[in-house]
Amino acid sequence: MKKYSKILIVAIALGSIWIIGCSDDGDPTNPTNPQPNAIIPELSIAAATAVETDAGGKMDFEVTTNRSDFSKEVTFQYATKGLTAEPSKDFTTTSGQGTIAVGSNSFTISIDILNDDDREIEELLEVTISDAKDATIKTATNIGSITDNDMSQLGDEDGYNTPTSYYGYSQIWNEDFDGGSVDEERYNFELGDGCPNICGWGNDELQNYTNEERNVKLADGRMTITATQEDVFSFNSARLTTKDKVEFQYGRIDVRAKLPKGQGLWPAIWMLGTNIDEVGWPACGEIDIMELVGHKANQVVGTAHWGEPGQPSTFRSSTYTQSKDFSEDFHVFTLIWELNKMTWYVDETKFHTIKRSDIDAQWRFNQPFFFIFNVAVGGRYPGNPDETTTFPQTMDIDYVRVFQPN
Ligand SMILES: [Ca+2]
Ligand SMILES: [Ca+2]
Ligand SMILES: [Ca+2]
Repeated sequence: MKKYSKILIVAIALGSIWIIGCSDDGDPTNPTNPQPNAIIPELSIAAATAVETDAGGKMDFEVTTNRSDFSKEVTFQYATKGLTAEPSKDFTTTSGQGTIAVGSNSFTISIDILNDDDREIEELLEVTISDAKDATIKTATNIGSITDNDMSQLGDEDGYNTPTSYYGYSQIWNEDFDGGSVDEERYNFELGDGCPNICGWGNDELQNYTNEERNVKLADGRMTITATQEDVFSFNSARLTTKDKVEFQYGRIDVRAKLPKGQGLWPAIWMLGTNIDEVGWPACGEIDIMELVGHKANQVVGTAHWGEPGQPSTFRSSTYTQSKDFSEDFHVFTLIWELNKMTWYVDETKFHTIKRSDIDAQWRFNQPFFFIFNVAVGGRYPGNPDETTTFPQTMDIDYVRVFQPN
């Protein structure tokens, strides 16, 4: 046994020397193909951006090799695909063959961007490369983003409006508030002043929530939440959730609403993680699609909250300011909620983005959430109403629509 072992070890050692010696004759960076002059480059396609212009525009995707010392011309095929950008409306469908000559290291795929008159959020297409000859493909697909140039205020006479469908998306939920009363198949009323659990709903708020028609009603295709003053420091209002009834993960959410104003008013259209009962707040995550404090009636805030159970939340927010108060006409508050990323818009103008890489392990937003619609009165965030505040104050919600990418 001992003799055989020694022979085997010597054989292995000799073999190793032979392999090392042999590879010295070929390409040291390409040990799987040790032939001289057979350097195989790697191809990658980079992301691209373009701006829609009245004359159209161009979007250039660069395909590059990882090295330029190859000795045989490289070819590959490429093709476009619309994601949320619509072929023939937003860009021209394009395909063909790319060639990278010896001595070069890149090829530009140029896509025609088309003009339209629609006000839009950024639209996405992708380009994929395939069938590479004398090259391998490292990054086969990348995304192009078109920034819109149509900033005119569209919509109805009562304010901004958005389409009922988008290219590349399917509508998964629509609430037009067309019924005669709140649909309790979809909504829960949260009642009272928060006591005995968290009196003042955690922010020392003053309102008592009811399900009475004077505080929440459906009429003319809208849901109206009304904050009323009952006594000097007594206010009623309403708060509805879709917990255990309408819960979903990811999508484009459009909420069209007109908001109250005045010191002490605090309307909100927001979401909580469906695991709130298991992990508590803020570990469940909170997404505030829209909040407004009534003494700054021309500003809305978009925020994401997260953190450890029972601790104060960590959050990131941005403010969108316009010249007119949000009580004057309807606006559409949009959240684009994706894996590891969320983006907020007012009337399709972007004002806030947060990515998982911004906050790393604390990301709580890759799980289902439910909606909350309420108008709070007083408390730590807006401060309490004063002699300038008039009641009743209303939040009118025209629709809530959820779309998911196809
Ligand atoms: Ca377009
Ligand atoms: Ca456009
Ligand atoms: Ca409606």
